[in-house]
Order: sequence, then structure tokens, then C-alpha cells
Amino acid sequence: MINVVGMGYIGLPTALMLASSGQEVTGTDSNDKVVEQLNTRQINSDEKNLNDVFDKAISNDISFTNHCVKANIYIVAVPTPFDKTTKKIDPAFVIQAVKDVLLVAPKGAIVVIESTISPGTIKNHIKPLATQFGFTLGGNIHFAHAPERIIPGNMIYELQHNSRTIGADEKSVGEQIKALYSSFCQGDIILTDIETAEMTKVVENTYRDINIAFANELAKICHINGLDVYEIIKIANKHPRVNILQPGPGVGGHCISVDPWFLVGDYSDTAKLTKAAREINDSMPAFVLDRTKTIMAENGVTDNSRVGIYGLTYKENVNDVRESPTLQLHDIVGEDYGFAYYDPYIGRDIVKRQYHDLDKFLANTDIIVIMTAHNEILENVNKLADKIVFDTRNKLNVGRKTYKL
Ligand code: SAJ
Repeated sequence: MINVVGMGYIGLPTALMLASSGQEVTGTDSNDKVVEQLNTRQINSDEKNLNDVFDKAISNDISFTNHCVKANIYIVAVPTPFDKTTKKIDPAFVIQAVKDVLLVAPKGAIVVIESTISPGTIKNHIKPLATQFGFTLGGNIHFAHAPERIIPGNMIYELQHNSRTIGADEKSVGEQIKALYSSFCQGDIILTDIETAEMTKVVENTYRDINIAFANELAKICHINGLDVYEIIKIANKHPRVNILQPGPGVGGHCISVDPWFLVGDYSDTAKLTKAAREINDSMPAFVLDRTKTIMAENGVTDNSRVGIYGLTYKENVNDVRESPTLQLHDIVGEDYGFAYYDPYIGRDIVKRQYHDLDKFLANTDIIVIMTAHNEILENVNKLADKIVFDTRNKLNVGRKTYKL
């Protein structure tokens, strides 16, 4: 039996993939409503192919509970927020999940932490729990770390094809977990020690954040010197060893905008480039706001309600608003500033003056700020023909007037 703890963005797809590949799986979540929805197959995800995998998992008798069950292997995939003040990881959810596991785990069980955690978390916060719950670490209880690399919007494909890292203290445990993930993962599975696995995961996202920060800083420089940052990046990337990412309105999501802070929090005197990159990316919503105000002035728009912010999610074609640049911008201006908002993926009201129909949103606005380039707006560019468009994603070439970063 495999018990996957945490039916969220990572835990649910992982549980379904394991079950659909023939493993006996129980998915556990502390939220009774989530458990009930899963047991009655009410969850319909926008993730490509997730619904097919779900059906296969059900045919292989996956079950969902609000408590941990006896299992040979536990996979913990719960949130790991960072403390906004200290920038250090808040491991409370992971610690609580492991405590819940250790209350029912049989001797000899393996507990795999999938959650992204800062280097040293398992050593400092998780391993000490073994003794507290009457186990002998490395004797009748084992821990491992198996961070994921899947990207929202393409999770199932990436679960099957991305290479993976497994960190374990004992080689035999690493091999056992590698065999388990090989039941659905066709990528390379690299075995290493736990702290290396913890650090590697954080490093991957930090690398991406620094790369994006360079693109964003370039965008600001090019706004000063009047050059086209997109043209410069496109040409520079022709170099065989250059791969500059794209500038944007900021960096959102629960990963790239969070993980680098673990390094800053733990190595504050050393992680200077990492910190600077986070500060550059976090400065982009304010940069977008300043540019929007200039565009309003240039076009004689004085009424904030005539400005429409398109996109509330942190990136295109997902329904995730965590750390979204639009919500960062909304926090800067405040909820009564008057901008209109719209996102086809967000059906519930999360900000004031949020529209739920594209045509109504466009009918009541003159300047459209593209914060998230959902396929919906790419397929409806014709509706922007008479608009002033500030395209922070450089995905559209439309509008009676178009501005870019
Ligand atoms: N972004 C840019 N410019 C770019 C690329 C992204 O501004 O060129 C922005 C996006 O709009 C978004 C943010 O960065 O706001 C993050 O988006 P993302 O697609 O880069 O990353 P995530 O957070 O969806 O997923 C990342 C991935 N990590 C890497 O690509 C190194 C994914 O593989 C991880 O599994 C995931 O973090 C995670 O869970 O850690």
C-alpha cells in the first residue's frame, strides 16, 4: 500500500499516476470536503489528461481518506510556505503530516517527502520525530526526499517524462523508491543523499528565478534606451550557450517565487545574487503600474475604471493565483483603486470590480493590460482591435495602440 498525504497540486497527480500504474494507493487529505469530492469523482481538473488518469486510478481502486492509513510507503506532498519576515521555510505542514504518518506507520515503513523543502529540513525537523514516535531511524523507519519538477499545465506528461532525483540515506531505500517511481516515470531517476536532493530542487527554481530577473532587468534597461528587449533576447539566444528567459509583469506561483527565499533565509550573508533577483522580480508589478499610469496620461485616460487588467492567475492557462503578479499589483493600488479585472479561469470574485465575461470587460474599458496570456485572449485578439493594449507578455500584436514592457 502507498499512502499519499496531501491531495493538492502535486499529491493528487502523483497518487493518481501511482494507482493508474497498478499500485495500491490511498490518497489522504485533512480537508473533508476535498476527500468527499475525490471519493465522488467531483474533481474535474484543467490539467491535460488528468481526468483520464483519474478514471484509470479509480478502476484500480484508489481510495481517499481524511486520515493516514497503514502503508509500506508514505509520500508527503503538503505545502511548504516561507515565513515572510525571516524568509525561512515554515515546515509546520510537513512536520504535522509526518507526525500523522508516524502515528499509524508500521515498522519498516519508508516516508518520502515530495514537498519542496530547504536544505537540512529533513535532518533538523523530520528525522528527530522518529525517536519521538518510538521508531529507530534507519532501522525500522526510513526517510527519503523525492522533489518533483512538474509544471502546472503539463503535469501528467512531465510526471511521466521528466527525470527525477531521489535522496536517501540508505542505498537500498533509494533503490526501493526508485523502483516505485519507475512504475510511471520514464525519465532518468538519479539517486543521491537527502541534503543534496533538497538543495538541488531549490537550486533549479532559483536558477530560473535569476534568469527571469536578468530578463526583467534587461526590460527596464531597454525601456530607458528605447531598444526592443524581445529582439535583443531573441538574437542573443541564437548563441549556442545563451538562453535568456522572457521578461514579464513579475514572478508568481508557489515555487519560483518562494524557493529562492529559502536560500536567502538560510544564507543571508552569502545569497546576494539570489536576493537581488527576488527583489528585481518582485519590483515588476510596480514597474507595470508606473507604465500603466504613463500610458493613461499619454492617451488622456483619467478614469481608473477604464483600465482593464486581464489575468489574475500567475501564468497562462492555469487557475492558480498564488503569488500572482496581478495580485501583487492589486495589493499595491488597494482594492478601491478602480481598475477592472478579468480572468477566464477565476469564476469566483477575489477582487473588487472583477468581470466574468470577456465582452462585458472589454465593453467597459479602454486600456487593456495583459498580465496573463491565456489562450482565450490569443483566440480573441480581434476584440482588442480598437483598444489601447499594454502587453506585458509580448504575446499579442494588436490594438489601435500597443505597448510592451
Ligand atoms: N515567468 C516569466 N518569464 C519566463 C518564465 C516564467 O516571467 O520566461 C514567470 C511566469 O509567468 C510565472 C513564474 O515566472 O509567473 C513561474 O512560472 P514557471 O512556469 O517558470 O514555473 P512554475 O512555478 O509553474 O513551475 C516551476 C518549474 N520549475 C522550473 O522550471 C525550474 C517546475 O518544473 C517545478 O516543478 C515547479 O516550479 C515547482 O513545483 O517547483
